[in-house]
Amino acid sequence: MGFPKDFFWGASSSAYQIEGASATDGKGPSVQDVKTIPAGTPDFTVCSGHYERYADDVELFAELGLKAYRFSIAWTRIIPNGVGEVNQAGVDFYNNLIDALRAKNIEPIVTVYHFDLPAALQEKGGWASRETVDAFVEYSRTCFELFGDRVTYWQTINEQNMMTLVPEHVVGGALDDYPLYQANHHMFVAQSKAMAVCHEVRPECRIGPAPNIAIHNPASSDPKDVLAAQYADAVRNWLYLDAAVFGEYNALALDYIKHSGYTIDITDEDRQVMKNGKPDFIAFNYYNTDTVGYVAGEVLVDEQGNIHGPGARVDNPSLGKTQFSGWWIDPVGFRTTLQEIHSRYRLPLIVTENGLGERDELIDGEVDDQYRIDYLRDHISQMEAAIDSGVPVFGYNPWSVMDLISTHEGFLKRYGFIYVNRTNDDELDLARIKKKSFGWYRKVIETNGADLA
Ligand code: BGP
Repeated sequence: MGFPKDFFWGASSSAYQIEGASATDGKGPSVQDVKTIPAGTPDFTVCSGHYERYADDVELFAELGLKAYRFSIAWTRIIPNGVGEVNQAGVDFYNNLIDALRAKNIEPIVTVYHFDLPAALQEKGGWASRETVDAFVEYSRTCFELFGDRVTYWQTINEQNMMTLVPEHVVGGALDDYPLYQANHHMFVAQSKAMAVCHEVRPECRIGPAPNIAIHNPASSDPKDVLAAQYADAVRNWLYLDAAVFGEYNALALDYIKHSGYTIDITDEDRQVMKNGKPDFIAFNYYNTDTVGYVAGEVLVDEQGNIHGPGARVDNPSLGKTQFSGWWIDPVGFRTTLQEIHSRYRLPLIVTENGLGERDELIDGEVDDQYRIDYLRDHISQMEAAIDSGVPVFGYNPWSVMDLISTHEGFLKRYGFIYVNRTNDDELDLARIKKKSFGWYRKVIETNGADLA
């Protein structure tokens, strides 16, 4: 069978990690711009210099043969304070980028919000405040109105689950007393409202959530391990997709939240709103599976010893790890994840991130990233197997189109098909250099996935 005709072979990025120009042309500060930067990594003033170089970059994307490009809009470029006036220079930038992509027949697949909440909203409580819900919905409406004539495919919020599970990424420390699952609930409400607004403003557009989804393997066939893995899936994965697709809380996740001592104020209106906003597809990011087991003292249990939470992470002797981060490499887990999402939700799927971060080296003007080719090939093969088994996947957008700032390690950890000539300490000339994987991926796209060699 193979890949469907018109499959969106793409690549991915996010605004705050690729653009730079973080205070240029009226852009306001986001939480990323004001957070404490990890020692030894750069701030976001330059990144890959894409804001200035977008036109040349799009030429390179076209040479790569991309059919789609998944990127995000920086909220504070459009609305610098999170609410209020629209910044025309920011609108111009995205108009130009979208038009340049369209001129090359590259489908823009746009994330409304990728980890870069306006700092002005964070100061007023961020997602803990219902004001942020209204601000997000208005900002989303603005995006659909401004760009929806040329952008058909939208994602609401990138990796809401990671923002809740590892919140220091986005709220930048100071998490004491942060009402984590109330803030998470506000994101659900905001997302549902934004999906409904999208359908109202632009009936021809398509929109979906973009969580990071990965199946949990039980550490063994011990029923306690299996139960602990089921809770891990509910808390990390299904909570987010049940809310987006069914407009309902996943029962096991809610059980965990309550037993953890969190309270959530869910109003009748919230319930109605969550039922009203429906996605047209599911976008999701996949990097690795995890394996979890029942480890006494590390798993939430009640007085009777009954499990109410995710298992503890344990090693998986069947899998290798990435060199840089020690993340499990699990291409078959990618297939399992695709198939599980399909059997639960029956919506078209698009992969918006998948890839390998490594310490690429530029030697004599070349980057031999065979390890990335091997990683992507194995994942694409398993995605094809999932498609052959009946899963409707309509696109694949590896992270990342070019080197950009990683969430923790700056430019030490690179993911791109295009090398960006700079280090963490020195911006050098930001030259773009095609890696070995560039030529390989171009051939994959040209042959619609038939030639993965
Ligand atoms: C995802 C994020 C991306 C990106 C990627 C790689 O969670 O959506 O923004 O950064 O992970 O992660 P890292 O940069 O930490 O290696």
